Amino acid sequence: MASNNLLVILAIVAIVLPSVTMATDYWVGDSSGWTNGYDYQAWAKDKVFYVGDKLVFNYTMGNHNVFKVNATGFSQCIIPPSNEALTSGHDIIPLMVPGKKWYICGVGQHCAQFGQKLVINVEGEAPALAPMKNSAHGILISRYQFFMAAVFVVAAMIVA
Ligand SMILES: [Cu+2]
Repeated sequence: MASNNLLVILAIVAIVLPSVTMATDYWVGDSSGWTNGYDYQAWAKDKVFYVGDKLVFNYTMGNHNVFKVNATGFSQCIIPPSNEALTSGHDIIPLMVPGKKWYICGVGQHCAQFGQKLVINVEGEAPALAPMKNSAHGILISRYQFFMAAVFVVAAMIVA
């Protein structure tokens, strides 16, 4: 029966889709990127980060870099060994583990004097009804709406 097949496919989609579509890529500092004199705490404060999301640090290679540090390194701008730096100018950091994450720039006094530092809190499981902000497009939709829309698109393709 065609309708039985449809139900099976929808069930598979319902299980598989959330894990592949719910992640958000956050461009740190939005269009300003990773730079001096930007308020990254203001940028982060209205965002909810989940495991599976990614941080993207954009900057001109050589002008800045990115170090992951701990709370002390963050507050005191302690620069780790240079071989721990991310330096590509388009550094993508997947958020794998819940909890607080701290990032600083290790160039010159960018952290200590120019506030080039970011602290975020990463949540564990994304609740189905949590708002999802797609920073690339500035569209605010709920994860559940997004999921249901995707289900209907798939269903429409199968029925057509
Ligand atoms: Cu810098």
